[in-house]
Amino acid sequence: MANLILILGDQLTTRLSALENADKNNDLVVMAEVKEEASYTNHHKKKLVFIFSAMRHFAQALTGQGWRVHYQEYQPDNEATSLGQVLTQRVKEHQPARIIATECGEWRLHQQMSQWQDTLKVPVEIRPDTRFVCSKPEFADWAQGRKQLRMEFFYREMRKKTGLLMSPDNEPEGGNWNYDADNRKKWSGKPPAPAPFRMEPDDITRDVIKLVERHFSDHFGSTEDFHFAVTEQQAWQALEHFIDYALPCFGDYQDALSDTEDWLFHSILSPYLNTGLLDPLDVCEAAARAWHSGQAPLNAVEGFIRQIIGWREFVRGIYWLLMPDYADENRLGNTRKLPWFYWTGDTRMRCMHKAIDATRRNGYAHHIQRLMVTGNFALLTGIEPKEICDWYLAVYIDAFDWVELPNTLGMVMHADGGYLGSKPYAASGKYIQRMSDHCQNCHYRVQDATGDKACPFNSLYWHFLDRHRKAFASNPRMAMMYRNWDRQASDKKQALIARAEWLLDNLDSL
Ligand code: FAD
Ligand code: DLZ
Repeated sequence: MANLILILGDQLTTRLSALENADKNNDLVVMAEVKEEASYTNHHKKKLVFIFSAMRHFAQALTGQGWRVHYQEYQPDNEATSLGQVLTQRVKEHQPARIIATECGEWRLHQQMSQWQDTLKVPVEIRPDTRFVCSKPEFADWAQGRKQLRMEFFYREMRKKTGLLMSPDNEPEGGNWNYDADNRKKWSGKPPAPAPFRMEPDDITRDVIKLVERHFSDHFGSTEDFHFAVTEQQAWQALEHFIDYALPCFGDYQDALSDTEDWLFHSILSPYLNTGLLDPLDVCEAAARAWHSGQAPLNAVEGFIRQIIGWREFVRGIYWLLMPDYADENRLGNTRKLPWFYWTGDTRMRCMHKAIDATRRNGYAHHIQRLMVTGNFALLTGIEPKEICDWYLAVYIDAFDWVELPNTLGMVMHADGGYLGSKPYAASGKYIQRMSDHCQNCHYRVQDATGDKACPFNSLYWHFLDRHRKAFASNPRMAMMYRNWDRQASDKKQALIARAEWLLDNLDSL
């Protein structure tokens, strides 16, 4: 008897474990655009276009390779509105021996999938997702017995495991594991940032854009100027574009922010990595080749590879180690609602406006915008973790719970008590001024901390430190910050706290 093989919208590769040893002539691949997956969050319109179009292209490629594929296109009146319902229909029609799937990337769906065997009355085989360098059990072994997890030590293990940027005698190339100290340059327009890779929409993508405009018009963002890759081949072109034009400067300007350039020297590969169009090791090996051939310097290539086999694998390990309780963490006791301007970009804070506006237009903002601008503001103002996590899950084309949640809840909000990061990334306006040219175009004055036009980040920063003294004062990495706070005269401190409290009471008017 044949099997049903389920392929999810973020599992678009023929190397998927669910397809291993499958019988092309008999087994039936099932893919479905369903309301439940399209609506569990307010997905950015470009994310919906990207996922549906990439799914349709992948199904077409499978059919071209001789696979039997059942594909449900999204219609508002689809009888099956969830993946479970699609499978129920297929089981009725085909009476398969088994359903085979690869484990999914999200606790919500994982719970549903673990019940399918009972509800569908058919054996369900869920295979490990082999698209990661570190398996879940391997990560759990590494984490066992450690009170705090540090990415840097995990990353070194992954370097040794993959051999990436390792010398023949198993030492890190160049003598150091990490070249971050070289990667903190401000960008002043030179060298010019390359144009991002563009793929013009074909007929399939144009149809999906119409569908999203018609049926998901209330979702965040815009479909305008959609130019992402939607096939494996196109994603490889995007990778080559990055290596040729952006990788050489990736390291130098990794932490930079710009008032005029949305993409700077970032790779814009996360949507493809997270949906299976690109494999993380292929991407890292391509970057390593660029170093070996002298096309890109070590600080750039090491920094890039660290993001993928370091941070990306690390956050995924933490997610599966700590879910489902992780999602409820709120160790700083935050209660504030998300200001409405996160959805509109309608704020006079220039850096926030620029980051949110890019997010709305592109479904993309680079890491430093996410961490040090919109993230930092949420941290300083004490936004409830669930509110800000929901926002990050909705607004980015690359957002999937396994990667979004630890980044937001752990790295940005420090809501896990420092399990993921040793100190909060709290920063005043000075940091944004140092790394960007936003402040010169801002309504607020970055050099002021009090007064009506003072940069809100400044007093909010001190308020954050002051109100969380108990949590952070004994952290050696924050001792200097507290010394600076304690050194200030008491009337100055009072004025800073008063300004911050006014801001906290009036966030929506900023
Ligand atoms: P580059 O800067 O070119 O980096 C290369 C690759 O490294 C990325 O494509 C990505 O796969 C990986 N990477 C880099 N940083 C991280 C990180 N911190 N965690 C995991 N992978 C990383 N990334 C997502 O893929 N999905 C998310 O939903 C997501 N949510 C985030 C939320 C917050 C609050 C923060 C601070 C970061 C989040 N990130 C997320 C991580 C990072 O910001 C994005 O991966 C990156 O901006 C994607 O753009 P890029 O491909 O141009 O990355
Ligand atoms: C993100 C997404 C969307 C928008 N739509 C679908 C869909 O219609 N069908 C599908 O199989 N997958 C979709 N996905 C991806 C899933 O939500 C994803 O597999 C889970 O979030 C687990 O990572």
